[in-house]
Amino acid sequence: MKSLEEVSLYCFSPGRFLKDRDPVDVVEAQIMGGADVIQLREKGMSKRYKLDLGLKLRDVTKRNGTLFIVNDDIDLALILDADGVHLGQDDIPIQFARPIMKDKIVGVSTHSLKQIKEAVKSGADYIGIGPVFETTTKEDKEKIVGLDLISKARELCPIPYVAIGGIGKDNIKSLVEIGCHRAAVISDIMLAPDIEQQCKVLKEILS
Ligand code: TZP
Ligand code: MG
Repeated sequence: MKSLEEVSLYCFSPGRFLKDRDPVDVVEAQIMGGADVIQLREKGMSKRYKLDLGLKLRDVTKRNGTLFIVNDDIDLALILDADGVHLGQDDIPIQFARPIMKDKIVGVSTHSLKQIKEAVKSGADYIGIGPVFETTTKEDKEKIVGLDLISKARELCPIPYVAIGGIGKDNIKSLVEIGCHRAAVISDIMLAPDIEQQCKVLKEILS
C-alpha cells in the first residue's frame, strides 16, 4: 500500500459524473492511469448504496495497492476497512474522529490558513486545500483560495497537502511551478473522453 508521502494524483468515485458507466470501471480506469488515492465521494447516495459500492472499491483498490479513503462517513470507513476517512469543516471534528480511527488516515478539508494550522495541530494526517480555482463540482461553495494559499502551505505545512478545486490539464502545471506535487481532480478526469489517458497526462505533469 502506498504512503501519503508518495501520493501525487488523488482521485474519486464518479458521483454525479457517472452517466451510463459502471462506477467500478471508472475507478479502475483512474487506477490504470496512475491514481494514488481513490476517495469514495457520493454525495447523493444512500449509505446502503455507498456501502455496496464501497465494498467493490475496497476490493479493487486493495488489489492495486491504491489508497482508499471514505469521504464524510467514519462508520463506513471502518466497516469497509478503508485506509482512512476524509472530513470537511462541517463533519465530525478530528478530536472525536481520531480515537475511533486510531492509526488509520484522517484527512481534513481546509479553506484558509487558520484552518490549515488547526488541522495540523489537531493531528490530521494530510489536508486538502481549496478550492484553488473556480469549480462547479462542489455543492457547498467555498471562496476560491488561489495559488497563494498553496504557496503558504508549502512554507508552513509539515504534513502532506493536496490541492483541490478546478484543477485540470490546462492549469495543473501552475501548481508544480510553486512546488505543489499533489492534486485532487474530479471533473477534468470524469469528463475526459479517455479517463485512463487523462490521468496519465495529469500524473506525468505532477511527477
Ligand atoms: N473540495 C473543494 S473543491 C472540490 C472539493 C471536493 C471539488 C473538486 O472538483 P473539480 O471538478 O476537480 O473542481
Ligand atoms: Mg464532508
